Amino acid sequence: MSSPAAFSVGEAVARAFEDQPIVDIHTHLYPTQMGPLCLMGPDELLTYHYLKVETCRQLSSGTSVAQFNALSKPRQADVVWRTLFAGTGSPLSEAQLGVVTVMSALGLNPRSDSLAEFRALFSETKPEDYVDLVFRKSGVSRVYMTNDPLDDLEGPAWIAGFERDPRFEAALRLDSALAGWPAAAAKLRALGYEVEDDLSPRTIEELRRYLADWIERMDARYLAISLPPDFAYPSESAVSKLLDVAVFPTARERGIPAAMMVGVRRGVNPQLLDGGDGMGKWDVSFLENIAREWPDVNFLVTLLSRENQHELCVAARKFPNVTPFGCWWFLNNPSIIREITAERLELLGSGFVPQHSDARVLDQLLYKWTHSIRAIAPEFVRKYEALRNTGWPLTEQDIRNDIARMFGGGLLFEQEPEGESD
Ligand code: RAT
Ligand code: ZN
Repeated sequence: MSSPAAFSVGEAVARAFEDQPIVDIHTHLYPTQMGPLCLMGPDELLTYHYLKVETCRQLSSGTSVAQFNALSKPRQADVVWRTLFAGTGSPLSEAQLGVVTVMSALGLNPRSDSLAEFRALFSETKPEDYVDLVFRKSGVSRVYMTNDPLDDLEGPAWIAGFERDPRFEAALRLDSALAGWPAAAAKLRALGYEVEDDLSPRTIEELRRYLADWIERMDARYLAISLPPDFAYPSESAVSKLLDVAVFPTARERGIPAAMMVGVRRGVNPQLLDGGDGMGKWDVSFLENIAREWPDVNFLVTLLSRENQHELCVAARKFPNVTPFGCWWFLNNPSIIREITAERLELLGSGFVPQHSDARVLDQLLYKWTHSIRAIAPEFVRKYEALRNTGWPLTEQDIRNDIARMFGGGLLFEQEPEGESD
């Protein structure tokens, strides 16, 4: 490692990223042991909802979105391929570039007329070997899943039990349990929780039992919920109350973070199915209310609107229990990542988690991280150069330490559980 005066900051940052195993704190990935929840390979990659939406904007005349939706997955993948990659325009969008990066990483020709070569490679590789290959090539060492016991596929998998690949950590996702209460009451009852339709003391007690049981069963490392832009706290809405009486107290007791993902408007265009969600700007004063009310809960916060990002940084300055994370979903584009990363570094120093992948298909780890780091690294270089120019005797180890802390998953658990600090 070079002495303080001599080394190139650009090279040191590049080396630090190359050497740092990435811990991806929010994905929708699952191990092969979870059967059909584990998505990988060309047909899944090409039918990612980001790509289906882009395809539906330019379906050939005569093909409707409904007809596209009715096709089998491999046929949809073929249409996506023909439309976005073997069609007239170049694959320039972030999601389209992503497929090209994945194919190049796998040694495939991205200008091929069909998916045949990719399908052959995938079908010739054992699933476990494919998982190993993607983890190795992407530099990712661990991913956090999005786990929902009320999901028809997922709940039974946990109940039956399986030997967990240790690279996959659990995060208990609460959208389906809490959104639109009492929508989930019947499902909870079917799992043995005697909730009632109203928010009676019994319901709250049973919901807390549900959380405690499933945190235990999954070894869930944090709780998470996504919320619409009109979510208000405190308020008379069931979800605001349930967060207060069940979720936040549980996070505090267990000493695990609560992730708040705010700004999604579900089903803006229902015809697009899983691609039909939109977004909106949140009133960040509600986050301030939450953080003030629950000072001993660590909130991991990601907001979907670009317009909210500066306010989120300011809220995080005021409340040490707020840790911004990731450039979520519609923000996961290089131009916006650059802007958000610079803003966060300037307002929060190293106290945030710069990115998560949100990967739904394992193969996406091969592009989401390389693309993000390509956008993030120059912002880090600029900051370290500025730091050195102010007279700070910067060392390469300083850079490695920061990158390890911010990309190695450590920030998630820096806050100690209630009662355990000195
Ligand atoms: O990014 C996505 O794939 C979205 O569909 C959502 O899953 C979002 O990330 C979420 O976690 O709700
Ligand atoms: Zn997600």
